[in-house]
Amino acid sequence: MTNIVLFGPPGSGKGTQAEKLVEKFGLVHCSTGDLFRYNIKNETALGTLAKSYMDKGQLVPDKVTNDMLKDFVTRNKDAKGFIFDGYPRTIAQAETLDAFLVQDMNSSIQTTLSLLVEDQVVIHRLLERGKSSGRSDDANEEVIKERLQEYYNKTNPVADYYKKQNKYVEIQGVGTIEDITNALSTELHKIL
Ligand code: B4P
Repeated sequence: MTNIVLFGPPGSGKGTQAEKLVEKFGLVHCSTGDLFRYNIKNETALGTLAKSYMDKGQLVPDKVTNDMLKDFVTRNKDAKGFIFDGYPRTIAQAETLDAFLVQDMNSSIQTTLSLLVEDQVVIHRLLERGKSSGRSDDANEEVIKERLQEYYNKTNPVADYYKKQNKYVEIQGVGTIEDITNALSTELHKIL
């Protein structure tokens, strides 16, 4: 199995790039944000709980997120590998993912590809998307700033977690979508 973490602040293009890469490399896209939005749309109990955090720009609690993630991976256990998009977002999630992959999937994370984009650019992108997406977490600057705050407090330390394992590569996340896909693909070719 080849497992990649796509990392970066909200709006850095993780979801956009993951879609391109799964098509190109035949991996399964695992987006916790998409899984939460699917549950919200279908009005499940998990969706109601997730919405109460996402609407405020906060992270959904680790236990809920980890259980959902494990369920998704287990259901796709015959996959060639996964692109994890928006997960792990805390050190506890990163530790859970490592342990789960080793113990249950006889596998591991090969690399973390981190998209570098400044705050002002992601705020602009998310406000633009908010005009048409209907996503409550893109709707106003206050919520977007709270998402960035959560990122710096809880998610950014995950970069050091993977740096210590020599599994962390930075990619410039500003430019055309195609150029960024090409830069990510160059890194993926090194490990595939
Ligand atoms: P997510 O759904 O993961 O999404 P995201 O952080 O908003 O964005 P992403 O980086 O994927 O950006 P995108 O490609 O869409 O998270 C939403 C919420 O779910 C979180 O705040 C949290 O509450 C919850 N959640 C999810 N995972 C969780 C976890 N593990 N633990 C706890 N809570 C969790 O791009 C954004 C915009 O930029 C788009 O409009 C796109 O078109 C545009 N764009 C992309 N690339 C561009 C480029 N190169 N140039 C110009 N525009 C670009």
